[in-house]
Amino acid sequence: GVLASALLLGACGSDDNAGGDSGDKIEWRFGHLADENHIWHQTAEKFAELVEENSDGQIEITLYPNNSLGGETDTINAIQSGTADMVISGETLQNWAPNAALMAVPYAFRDLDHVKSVVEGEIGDQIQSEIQDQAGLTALYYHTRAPRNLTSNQPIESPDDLSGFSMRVPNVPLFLDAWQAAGASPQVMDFNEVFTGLQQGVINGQENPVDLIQSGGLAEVQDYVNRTEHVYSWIYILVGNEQYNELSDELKEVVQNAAEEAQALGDELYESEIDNIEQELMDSGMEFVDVDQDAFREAMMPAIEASLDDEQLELYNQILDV
Ligand code: 2Q2
Repeated sequence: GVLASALLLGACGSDDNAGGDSGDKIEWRFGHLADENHIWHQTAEKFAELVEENSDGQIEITLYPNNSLGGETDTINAIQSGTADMVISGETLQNWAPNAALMAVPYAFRDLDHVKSVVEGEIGDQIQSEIQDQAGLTALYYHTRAPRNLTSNQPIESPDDLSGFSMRVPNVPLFLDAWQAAGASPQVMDFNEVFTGLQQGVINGQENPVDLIQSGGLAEVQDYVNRTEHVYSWIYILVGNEQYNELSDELKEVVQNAAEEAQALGDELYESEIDNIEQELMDSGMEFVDVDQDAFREAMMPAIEASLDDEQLELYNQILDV
């Protein structure tokens, strides 16, 4: 039974049991970049609670919001070396699994229905298994994401307004290429450094969905949300392969069942919360600006095609046809 296998695991006290040093309990450290009020954190709390409850306390998951366990890339490296166990990540994984870039190709996805049909179809399965093989992370559930918009302190209605505009992008080479081609001066920073970078004028802007604009408190340091809507995407909740494979079949099932419930809760929270956030950002003083999206798409397209290799381009074309 579950207790016996947990004790057995405890008895051999596998020393690569990430984070957990007491034999009979598995302790996972789960880091992510959103704040405690964010949909991702609320869903992750439910996931952790279900896993702990249904494993009779054999697996304890501690959450570290606001990048308090380190930035996204550092957390991925920590999971691979066994000092962390779970992370929320997506296109940044292209640094290990190149085809993860396809999760967030600018202007590839028409809307969230298109995203859902890809992530739940064979392209999504392929990306998920390449992340498992090449990044060493197993996806447990995912969140669909509101579109990414460019924030700034001057209205930006077309790429012509981007000259001299320094902005932060996440550690996603494809984003660096796309925004460079659009005429901006992008640089990679961890999300938890963005607020200070904007406050000190090191950068003039950044791009993110409204929920992370809110989570990062960016209304205090940015006046405009320019509706570029340049990326519709999804993001995975992932655990290290080793950490997951260490579990007995019974505990794997507990984790999978909790993931299914978390998936449903995350979808529910998205539906109920995302539309309010735009109004909340306006109430905090941000002005939403309509932009010439075709001009941004045309400006980015050459960089997208240059940045993707043949296999990625093949997948990109398959996505366009879904
Ligand atoms: O801007 C960010 O850091 C976040 O929106 C995400 O983490 C980003 O989309 C990617 O790094 C996801 O892998």
